[in-house]
Order: sequence, then C-alpha cells, then structure tokens
Amino acid sequence: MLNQFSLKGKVALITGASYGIGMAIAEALHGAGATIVFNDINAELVQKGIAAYKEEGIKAHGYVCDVTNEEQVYEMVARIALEVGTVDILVNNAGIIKRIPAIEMTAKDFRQVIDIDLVGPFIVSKAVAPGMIENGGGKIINICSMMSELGRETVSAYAAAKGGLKMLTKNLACEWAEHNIQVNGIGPGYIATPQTAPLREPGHPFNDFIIAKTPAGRWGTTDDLQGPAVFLASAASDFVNGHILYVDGGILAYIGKQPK
Ligand code: NAP
Ligand code: GCO
Repeated sequence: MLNQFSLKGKVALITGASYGIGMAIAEALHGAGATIVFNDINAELVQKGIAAYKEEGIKAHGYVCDVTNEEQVYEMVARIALEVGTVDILVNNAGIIKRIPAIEMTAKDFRQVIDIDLVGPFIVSKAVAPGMIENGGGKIINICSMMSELGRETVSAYAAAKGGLKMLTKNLACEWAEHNIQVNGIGPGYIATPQTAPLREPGHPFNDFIIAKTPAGRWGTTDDLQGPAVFLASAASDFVNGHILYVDGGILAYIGKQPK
C-alpha cells in the first residue's frame, strides 16, 4: 500500500518554493523520492533556496523565472527537461496577496494579483503539459485557498484569483484526464508563513479571530500540508481529478462559536 505514495524517479517542479509552503511541499515530495526543481522570481532567492534545501540534505535544482512571463516559463521548462528531466509533477504554489479595500484598490493592483495567482498557474501548466502527455501522464497540484470558497474584507483580487484557480483546476482536469494527467488543488487554511506574518503580529485581532474560526483551534503549519501534497502527487490519487483538498483544520465546516 505505501508503494502507492512513492515518487521515486519522478521530477517535481514547485513554483515559488524558496521558502514557505512551497519549500515545505518540496521537502515532502523529496521525502517520497522525487527530484526537486523550484523557481523563484530573483537569483538571490533562488540561491538562498538552494542553500536551504542543501541544509536539509536536498539537492534541489533552482531556476530564476517569473511565472507570469511566458517566455521565461517555456525557457525554464525546456532547460529542466535537458538538465534534470521531464516534469512529472507540477505544484503551482507561487502567489502573492494584496490586502487593500476594494474601493481603494487600483485596477493595476488587481491585475497583478490575478496575473501571478491565476494566469501564472495557467502558463506553467500549459508549458509542462506536453511533456506529461508524451510521458503518459502527470500530476498538477494548484495551491488554492480558503478564499477559493469564502470572501473577506480587503482581499478581493486574491479571492477572485483563488476562486478562478479552483475552476481552472476543474477545467484542466476535464481537458487533460484523457492523457492520464490528474489536476487537483490543495486549499490551505490559515498557515503560519511570511505571507500571513502581518496577521499574526502579537495582539493583532485577526490572530484571535482565526483561532476562533478554526475548530482545530490553531494556525496551520506548513507541515500540515505535506501529507496531502504527497497523496495528490502520487499514484494513490490516480482516480482523484478536479478535486480541491481543503487542509484547514475544519474552517470550511464550521458555522462559528456561539457567543458566550
Ligand atoms: P509566501 O511566503 O509569500 O511565498 C510565496 C512565494 O511565491 C515566494 O517565494 C515568492 O517569491 C514567490 N513568487 C511570488 N510571485 C512570483 C512570481 N511572479 N514568479 C515566481 N515566484 C513568485 O507565500 P506562502 O504563504 O508560502 O503561500 C504559498 C502559496 O500558498 C500562495 O499561492 C498562497 O496564496 C497560498 N496560500 C497561503 C496560505 C497561508 O496561510 N500562508 C493559505 C492558503 C494559500 P518572492 O519572495 O520573490 O516574492
Ligand atoms: C488573508 C490571508 C488568507 C490566507 C489564505 C487562507 O489575508 O485572508 O492571507 O488569504 O493567505 O489564503 O486560505
């Protein structure tokens, strides 16, 4: 049974994985046997990432690539095929958030979030798909969000992007299933990473709010995402397609605590 979760001989590309959720998922896929490839938007971060992976005993292959730049993405995928091997597993992790009230948010800010969080995964998925098809199949995991299902103040662009990413996941799953490519998503709850650091500052009201909204009563850690990622990257999920696996400590199942 455990062999179903083996990624031995597979090449995994995790975007935006110099740190944070992406790095944690990369470590998990390495632990299951995959060769790790990652990109980040600047050379300094890529070098820092390579060093960080090395400290974990992982020989990761790092590339400088902006996921919104089609030319850079196709060049990166071609280089990976030559230098490492055809991408078998893609984790579309790279993403940003802008917390600005909608009425104050410029169209430029809105477009930037959509570009990175939604168009980027489309571009990278399109770039790796031909290699997966030629290889007889592959796995694509899109990192969605609570905001793929819920809204809240100040994150209109992010919610629109992550809601779109949920539907892009379902659509590509339908288009590419005949090629034995399974496209699924992971929807993390509120996870302690640099992206949410502003919300976790001591005394920040959001910190207590999230604890109250999460039945598990805690912020998630990047470790909480590792098992689900290995599952969706492995043969154990070969008949799972178009599914968003929420790893949220129960947030989406919860109506909320009765006021005392
Ligand atoms: P993070 O700490 O901000 O890391 C995001 C990574 O993406 C960084 O390495 C960043 O590089 C990279 N990136 C940004 N724009 C890029 C671009 N255009 N091309 C390539 N790389 C780019 O975020 P995180 O908390 O680890 O989140 C990772 C993913 O999980 C994101 O998609 C996020 O939306 C999602 N998520 C996070 C949470 C959470 O609670 N943390 C929950 C649900 C979903 P730079 O440092 O150079 O910008
Ligand atoms: C926010 C947070 C969230 C998390 C995550 C939740 O400001 O609400 O940043 O959006 O990043 O996406 O799943």
